[in-house]
Amino acid sequence: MDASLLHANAKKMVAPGKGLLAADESTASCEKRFAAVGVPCTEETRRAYRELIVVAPGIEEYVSGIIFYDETIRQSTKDGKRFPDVLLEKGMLPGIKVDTGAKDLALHAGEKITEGLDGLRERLAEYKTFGAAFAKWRAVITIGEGVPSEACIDANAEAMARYAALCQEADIVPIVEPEVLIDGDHSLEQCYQATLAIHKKLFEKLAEEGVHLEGAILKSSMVIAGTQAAKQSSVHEVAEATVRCLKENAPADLAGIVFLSGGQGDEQATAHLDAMNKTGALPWPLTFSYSRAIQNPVLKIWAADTHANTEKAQAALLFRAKMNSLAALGKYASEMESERPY
Ligand code: 5MM
Repeated sequence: MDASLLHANAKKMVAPGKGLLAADESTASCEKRFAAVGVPCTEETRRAYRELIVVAPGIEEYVSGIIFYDETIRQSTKDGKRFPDVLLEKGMLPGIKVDTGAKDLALHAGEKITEGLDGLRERLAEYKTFGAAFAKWRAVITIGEGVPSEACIDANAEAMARYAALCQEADIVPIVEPEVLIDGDHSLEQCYQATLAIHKKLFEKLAEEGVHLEGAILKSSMVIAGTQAAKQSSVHEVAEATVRCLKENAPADLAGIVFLSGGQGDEQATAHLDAMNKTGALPWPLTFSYSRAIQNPVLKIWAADTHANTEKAQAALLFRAKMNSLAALGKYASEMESERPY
């Protein structure tokens, strides 16, 4: 393990004013997203859409790295340049989602366990040859009657820690992503407790596995009431509760914390990140690793005319990336949205 390389890459991923773009939708997720905007989902349409993102001029100003899916990291621009090479030339880092998805947790109805440890050492070695500098593994935690269970928390934390150790052995920065789902009618306090529980167990397991935190990134969901909750959370409540929750368990030597958007509105996700970064000095950089909250307008514009709308879609991508970059610095204001090009 080259600790200094891991540290340097992790630092680069969360450099001031920069964040990550999650473009690691599996083919099944792509099918759903493309169907929603009326675009056929083929290997070529997925490639063309991802090319638009990867080559967007100026994206490197706001985005330090892009997370790819197995198919995507192997794809190239129409001129034949591999996507990871395009990023590397622009000074960005290619990343790769390496889990193989969340499956039903046996004997625990409604709960999931993320799989993908089998053959992971070999897969990481191959991804390294494509230039992967970091990887991502997402665990799914549901809030409900009697859940998350201890078994679910324990099994997912254990898998994430084993994945993180394998990544570091391969000199790949691990992003550990326990996503507490926003779906449901749970309160902000219930989300706080579930997030606290998975983070606590995760950091215990990472320590047990000997994972070097200066070369690792936590990708967290925000502490927020469920979408069906009678009382919705304010921006201030989300920022305050999320930062408080992170301070409880996330060690100061962790390289950084990035957030998923998890189904929040595009501007809402930006406002939450900004409010967190306005709460004062924090032990770690807090930035974005959004998929939907950045890509929603991009996909919609591109889908309206996949031949003619590339530049318009890229302008939307740059705008959302810039807003989130400002939020990562605590310098965003909702009035800035009036300048959006879509
Ligand atoms: C892109 O979505 C990722 C999961 O994809 P699959 O379900 O297709 O495997 C997901 O891990 C994503 O990277 C993060 O959750 C962030 O996405 P959002 O849309 O929540 O910001």
